[in-house]
Amino acid sequence: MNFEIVLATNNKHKLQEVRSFLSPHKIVVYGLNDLNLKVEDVEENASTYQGNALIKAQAVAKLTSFPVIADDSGLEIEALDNIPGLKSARFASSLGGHDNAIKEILKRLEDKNNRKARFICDIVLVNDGDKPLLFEGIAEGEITKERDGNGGFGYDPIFYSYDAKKRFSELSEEEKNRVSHRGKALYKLLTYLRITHQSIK
Ligand code: ITT
Repeated sequence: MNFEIVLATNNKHKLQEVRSFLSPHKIVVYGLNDLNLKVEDVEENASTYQGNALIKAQAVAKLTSFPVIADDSGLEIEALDNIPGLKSARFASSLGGHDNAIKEILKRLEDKNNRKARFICDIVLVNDGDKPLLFEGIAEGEITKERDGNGGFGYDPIFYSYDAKKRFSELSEEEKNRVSHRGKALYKLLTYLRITHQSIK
């Protein structure tokens, strides 16, 4: 029997990455549209990734009896005081999209020697009345001098992964999931689900 779970996100790229990671393990990941779930606009106003992930997961858990996961993630650039960080999505939308946000980051880093950066992903699982659980993944790397590659989404064209030795945008979905912040968090979630649900391989 398949295990069914809902991902509380409006980001279709996240949904695609999470599905491709979990579906080989007989875990069906529903998006909000699949179940016709209409979530009122929730304000992601927590001061941590896990706080925001919890807000998103709980808003959807009110609408369904399936277990719900939510992902809050961001890119932290050392030399820029860890921005855009928690506000990675808002930083991009305030500039008209990720293409402009990438240009802005490259400009701000022009005179900096330290280009170290990390992606962080906090996945929160909310299941029935159980205590919410947190699974965290971090991917270390640096910001390249120019953009390249067509894969992935968001800031991937300028993020060089130390694990993969390539930009995230130059990896297949499977390769990215093996080294990314989201893949690492998902691996921890999968390990937990395997222990608690024998049907999951
Ligand atoms: P939901 O809140 O609906 O899930 P969102 O995109 O707004 O979608 P977040 O608030 O968690 O999600 O913001 C995450 C942002 O961080 C995302 O929009 C990108 O700007 C960036 N980001 C996160 N993971 C990324 C990845 O794997 N590759 C590139 N950029 C990523």
